[in-house]
Amino acid sequence: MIEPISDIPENFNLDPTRRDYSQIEAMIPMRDGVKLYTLVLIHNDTARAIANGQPAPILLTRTPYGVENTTKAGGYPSPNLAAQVSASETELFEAGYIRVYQDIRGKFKSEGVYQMYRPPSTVNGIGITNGPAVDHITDTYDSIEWLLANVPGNNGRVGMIGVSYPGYLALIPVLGPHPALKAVVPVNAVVDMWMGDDFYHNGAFRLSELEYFYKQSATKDNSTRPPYGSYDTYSFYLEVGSAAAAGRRMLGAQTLPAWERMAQRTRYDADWQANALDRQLAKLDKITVPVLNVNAWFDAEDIYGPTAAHTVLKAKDTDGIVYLASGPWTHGQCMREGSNSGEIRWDANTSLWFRQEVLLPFLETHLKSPTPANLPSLPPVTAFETGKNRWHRLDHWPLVNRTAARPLYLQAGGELGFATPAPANTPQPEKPHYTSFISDPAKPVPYRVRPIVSRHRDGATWGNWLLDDQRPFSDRPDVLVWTSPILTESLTIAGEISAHLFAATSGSDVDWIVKLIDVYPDEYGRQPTLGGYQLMISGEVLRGRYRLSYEHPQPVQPNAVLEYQVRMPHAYHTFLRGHRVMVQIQCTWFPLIDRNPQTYVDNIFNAQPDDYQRAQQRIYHAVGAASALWLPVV
Ligand code: PG9
Repeated sequence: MIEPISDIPENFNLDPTRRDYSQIEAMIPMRDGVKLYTLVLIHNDTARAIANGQPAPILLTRTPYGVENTTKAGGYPSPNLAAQVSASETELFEAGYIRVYQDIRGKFKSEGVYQMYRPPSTVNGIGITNGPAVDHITDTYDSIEWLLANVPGNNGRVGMIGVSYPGYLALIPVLGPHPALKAVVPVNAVVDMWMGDDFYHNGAFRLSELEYFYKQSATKDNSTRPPYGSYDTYSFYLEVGSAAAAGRRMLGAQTLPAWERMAQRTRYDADWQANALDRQLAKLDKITVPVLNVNAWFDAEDIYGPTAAHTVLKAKDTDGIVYLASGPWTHGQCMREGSNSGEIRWDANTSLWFRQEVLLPFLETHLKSPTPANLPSLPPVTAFETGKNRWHRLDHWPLVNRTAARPLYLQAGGELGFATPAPANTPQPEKPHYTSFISDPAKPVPYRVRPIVSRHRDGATWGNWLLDDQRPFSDRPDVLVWTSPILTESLTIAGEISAHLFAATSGSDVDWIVKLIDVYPDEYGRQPTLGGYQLMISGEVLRGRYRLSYEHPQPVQPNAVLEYQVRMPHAYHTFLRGHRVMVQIQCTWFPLIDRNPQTYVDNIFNAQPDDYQRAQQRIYHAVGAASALWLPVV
């Protein structure tokens, strides 16, 4: 039987002559021979400028999420670049940048071995770009070398930009930069995945990250999605029990090395510390590459990294080339539409303003040659004040250091105020010294209103959850609530927030979750649906076993009144007159974080069903045991 000639051509592609851009696809060889898939896109307008003697800068993005997923945001094929990429990408093409996107080692179309969050090589050491080992520092160095030699019309200056993991990949080369690397823009970068980015927050494991491991490391092209078998992930995680049990249910007889590493490294060990980018950056003598570090006040994924990195970057900024921008955004939202986040409106497209007034001037200043005229000079810090909804150009951040913070005391009867507790010798009406509740791991407090769907499900609103109304939780008996009187004048905070709790538990381990909340007036004419809204301004968890040491966990002494310091995310927020300040405290935040069994076990990942015990929790508000939130009041 002779087969007919196939009706499907060998190679069928869009007619390149119809494109308004040109592209180069290359497998760039790294020094160890591994080749990385790299896509270069040059808009025809930029090509014409190059042809007229104006070479163009390169702007590189290295990604673990697929070049194809980064450059096809529009979804539908088109000969026009602007119809395929996102609006923020189009702005970069229109500004004349040669855009380069690269799959990192071991992912999508690149060769090599993938290791999630591959740390800088200890063999090479910090700042060394020509050592015997390979890592993201050397891969970036080799890629830049190749691009300079093979991308026509480039001006010899390279920038890097990326959001989240790609933000980590844009920041890490600062440890050993290629001389042509003249600007990096880490947006919502992952910096320390134990302290507060993605995987752990102050030692409490982010159970919902199991689905990230599944998607990111089960296949090379991220083509899988976590098979929960339950629309409401709250049900799935409660039914399976511990994190390890959830992994076994999700993965079956298989395993994922990255997940296994996570299960074994629950305390802040040397590897976690070595992986923390702020700690790596602290080893440099000084920062030699201009950095625009971008932070988002409502970042559900990497709310710790940018401000942690800024502290170190600024300390090493002997040449005044480090900048911070903080906006009212969710994760990566500065590169999308920014007029509102969740239900909250910002009275302007804050993302577009940032890209036009901060991002582009930063890139133009450091990547264009000669530097374009009339560029605005960037202040060291550009920050959006939520509440009053206005931008500020500042010379430092935080505006108010932790040492100057003011204690907002939790008081008896659910009251909240700056008045210091009466001295011990002052006669006062008998007031209870603590407020208590029962924390039951069998009925954990949901971190958002159920059903809590997978963040990878189409239409999921995972990114907005920090802006959810907190009212549904304030009525629960296992959520303690303190509320200030209605403010007669506004209250502005600008810096890091921390909770200093005096607390006791009948168990031998405990998680404390603290939320600082802005309570809207019962009637809010500007946006009636926000009447009585409880907007979380800062929220965080501390796993009690790390009370004294993140590296060496220890059981909590049952029923002892102990001090807990809960480091909470930074904020720049004004509680307007007519609003109230609220604090909520609880011991479960499910299934955002795994349940603390409330009895001490060596590794909570492996807690057994019988380990999970109810516990009576007490928050003290008495002289000598005055729990408070320390606020950076302006
Ligand atoms: N912050 C995202 C992430 C990184 C690592 C683990 C889990 C999530 C990201 O968007 O890269």
